[in-house]
Amino acid sequence: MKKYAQLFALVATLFSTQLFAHEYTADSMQIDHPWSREAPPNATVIAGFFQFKNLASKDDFLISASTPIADHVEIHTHEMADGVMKMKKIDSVRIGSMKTVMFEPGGYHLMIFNPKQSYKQGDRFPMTLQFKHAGKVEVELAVEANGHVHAH
Ligand SMILES: [Cu+2]
Repeated sequence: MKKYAQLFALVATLFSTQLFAHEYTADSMQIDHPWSREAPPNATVIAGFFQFKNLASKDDFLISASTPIADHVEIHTHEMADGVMKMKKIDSVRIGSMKTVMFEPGGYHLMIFNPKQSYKQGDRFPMTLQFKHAGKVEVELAVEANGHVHAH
């Protein structure tokens, strides 16, 4: 019984390390848990999600993103238009001083066009984020299964 408990503790530790150590900090911008959703092999777009926390005393802005694995990346939001939620390209997202901004399904997200390959759960791919003040930050997006629910 004790052996199992130890094994369980070890597995739990490995799992939580993998899950929660996925965080980047550049200047005063903290980027937590960059992730993307598993998509069908013929998907022409995939999305990128994050949690941004700006620890600076002034507002910052995410102004662009790029990745070697796709043609181009846009910043999108969701907006009501004629009673329907639609995606809309925007130029930047403000991350207020000492504020946290979520990029998540149904809200802000990166739209990654024509990925060169399909990604499965457990895969990772690189993304360069450009902030107005914090500058360039290289992160890796962790691919998670479709239907995965986040409890952050
Ligand atoms: Cu979009």
